[in-house]
Amino acid sequence: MLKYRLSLFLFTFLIIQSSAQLRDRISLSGEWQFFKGDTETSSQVEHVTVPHSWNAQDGTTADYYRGKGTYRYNFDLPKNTKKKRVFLRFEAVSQEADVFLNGQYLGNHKGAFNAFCFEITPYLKKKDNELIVKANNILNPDIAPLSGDFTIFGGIYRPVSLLILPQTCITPLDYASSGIYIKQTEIQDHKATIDITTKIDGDISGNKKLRLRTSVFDPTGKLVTTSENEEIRASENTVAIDQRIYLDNPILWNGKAAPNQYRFFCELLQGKKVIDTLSVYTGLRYFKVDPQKGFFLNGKSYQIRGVNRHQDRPGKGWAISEKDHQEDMQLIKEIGANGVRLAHYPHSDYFYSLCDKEGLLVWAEIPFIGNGTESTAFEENLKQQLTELIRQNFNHPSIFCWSLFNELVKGNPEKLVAELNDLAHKEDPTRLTVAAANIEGRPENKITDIMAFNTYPGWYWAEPETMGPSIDWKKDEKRGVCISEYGAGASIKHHQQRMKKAPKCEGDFHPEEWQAIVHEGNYKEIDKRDFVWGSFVWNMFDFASGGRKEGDTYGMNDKGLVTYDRKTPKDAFYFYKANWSEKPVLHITSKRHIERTEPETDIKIYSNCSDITLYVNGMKYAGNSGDHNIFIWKNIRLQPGKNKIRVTGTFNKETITDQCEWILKN
Ligand code: GCB
Repeated sequence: MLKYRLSLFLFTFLIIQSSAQLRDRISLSGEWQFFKGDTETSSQVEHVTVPHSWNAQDGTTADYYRGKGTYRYNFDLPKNTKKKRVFLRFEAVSQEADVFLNGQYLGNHKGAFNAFCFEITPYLKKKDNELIVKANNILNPDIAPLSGDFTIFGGIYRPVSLLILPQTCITPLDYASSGIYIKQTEIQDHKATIDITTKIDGDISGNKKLRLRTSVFDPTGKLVTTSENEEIRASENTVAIDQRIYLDNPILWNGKAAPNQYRFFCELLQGKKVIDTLSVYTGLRYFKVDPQKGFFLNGKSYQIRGVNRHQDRPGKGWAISEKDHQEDMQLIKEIGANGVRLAHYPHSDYFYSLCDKEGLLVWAEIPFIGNGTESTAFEENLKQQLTELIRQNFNHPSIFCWSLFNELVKGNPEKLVAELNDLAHKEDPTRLTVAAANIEGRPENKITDIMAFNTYPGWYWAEPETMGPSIDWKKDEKRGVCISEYGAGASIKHHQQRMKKAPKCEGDFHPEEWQAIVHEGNYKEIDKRDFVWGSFVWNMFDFASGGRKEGDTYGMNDKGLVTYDRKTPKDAFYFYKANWSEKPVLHITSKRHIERTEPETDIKIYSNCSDITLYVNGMKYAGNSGDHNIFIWKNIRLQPGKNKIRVTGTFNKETITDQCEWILKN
C-alpha cells in the first residue's frame, strides 16, 4: 500500500515537473500605450493598464465613445522560447481587433466576448517586439449584437498572454480553446462513459511515433484510469485524437452541495519522451428538464432559482479584475442562488470556473439580441461566436445550456435560429439549447430544446401577482418553462411607504420598496409552479446602459438587487436571501427611509429565523407567521423625533438581531 502511494506521489510529482518545463504562459497585462482613433498624434498617447476599456468613464452616458482605439506594447523575447512555438492569446477585445506584430498583420477578430489566438513564432525578434492592436466598438451590421439594453464597452478588456508551447503541442488554435474536449457521453450514478478529443498541432505527418496518454484523477486526487493510444498516423499537421474511458461509481459534480471535479491530465509522447502536457478539469453530472416537474440534477429535483449577471463596474466598464469576479461570486453565494444566467454574451472563463467550483448551474449565451440583419456576414459572425463560446467553455460542468437568442422582435430569424440550434447540437450533443423570448407565439420560439421568457409584471405592465397567469400562458407541455428575466428598478435613495401601484418605470422616482413588492409577488407565483424549471432575477447588479434616462442616475439600468458598486444590497436582496440562504437572515426593510412624515407605518422583516419579535421604542410586538419569510406588522405608531426599531429572532438556538432608527418629522 505504502509502495503504491509512493509511486502515485512520484508519478504526480513528475507530471507536475514536466508540465512546468514544457509550457509557459506570460501575461502581457500591465502598462500599454493607447490612443483614440487609428492615427497617432503624440499628444493623444496615454499609458494605460490592460485589461482596459476606453469607456470606463463615459460608459454610463448616452453618447459614449463608439469608435476606434489603438494599443501598443513593446516586449523582448522571453528567455525560455528556444525551440518553442509562441502564441498570442487575447481573452477578449471589444468588439473588433486587427493585430500586428513587428509590422506583420496577424489577423482580425470580430466579436467582443470570446478569446482568439495567433501563432507569432516566425515574426518574433530577440529585442523590442512591437505589438499593435487596432480595435473598435463601432456599431457594425456584421457583428452581433446589433442592439441591447447595455453599454458596449470598447477596448482590450480581458487579459492578454503569450503561450510558449512545444513544437508539437495540444493546440491553442482551435477557436482558442484548450484543445481538449471532455464529452460526457453517458453519466449515471454507477458508471460514466466519457469521450475525450485532444487536438494536436505541429510536425506530426508521417511516422513520428506520437502517442497520447490521458490520466484521470478523481476529486480526491486519486488516479482512477489511464488511456493510451496507438501511435498516431496523420497525413496533415493537425490531428484530433479520440479516447473513450469508462468509470465505475463516478463521484458526481452535484451542484452547490458537492461541486466535485475530475482532473484529466493529457500527455503527448514521442517515443518514450513526453513532449507536451495539459490538465483540464470537469465535473461529471447528468441533468434533464421535465416539462411538468422542472429541472433534475443527477436524478433529483433541483429547480434552478437564480440571478442574471452583467459584467461591468463603475470606473472600469468591462475591464474588471479577478478580485471583482470573486466579489460578484461572493454576493451570488450570499444570496443563496443555485444558478446564474450570464447575460447577454459570453463571460470570462474565470467566472465560469468560479461557477464550477461553487456548484452553480450556468446558462451561457451568445449576443443575438433584438434584431438580426439578413446579411451572410452577420449570420457567419453569430455562428463563429457560438462555436467559440462552446469550444472555449466545453469543459465547464456548471454550464447546462447554450442560449441562442434574447428577445428577437424584428424580421424572420427562424431559419438562422434553426441553423444555430443545429450548430450547437453538432458542437455539443450533451447540453440543451435554450433561448429567452419576450413575445409569445413567434416561430423562432419553437426551435430550441427548452424555452424561457422574460416578463416584467408589476414593472412594465400589470400587477406583481400577474406573474401567475403570465407563466401559465407560456407553459409548454413538452418543454416546461423558465422565467429568464423578471424584476423592477430601484434606487436606494428613493423611498415610499404603503405603495399600492407601480411608479412610472421610465420616471426618475424608483422607490426601493416597490422593487421588493414586485419580487415578493413575482416569486411567490414562480415558486408555486413545479413546471418552472428555472427562474433568474433581472438583475443581480445594476449595470450601465448608456441610453437609459430614468431612476436616480441616467445611463444605468437599476434593476439590480445590489448597487453598481457592489456596496449596497437593496431590500429585495434580503427577500431572496431569507428564502434561499442556509445562513441566518433577519432584515428590517426600508432602513434607509430614515426621515418619515407619516406617524403610522407598516414594518416589514425578511427572515428565516424563528421566534421573531419586534420592539419599537422598547415596546414589544409578538411575532406573526410569514409567507415566504416575509413578516409584516401593520399600522405601527411612530413617535415624533427618534424611533428605535429592533427585531430579534432565533436561528439554530442563536439569537439574531437587527435594528435601525427612523425620525418622524413634525
Ligand atoms: C429585457 C432585456 C434586458 C433588459 C431588461 C430591462 O427584457 O432582455 O436586456 O435590460 O429587459 O431591464 O428592461
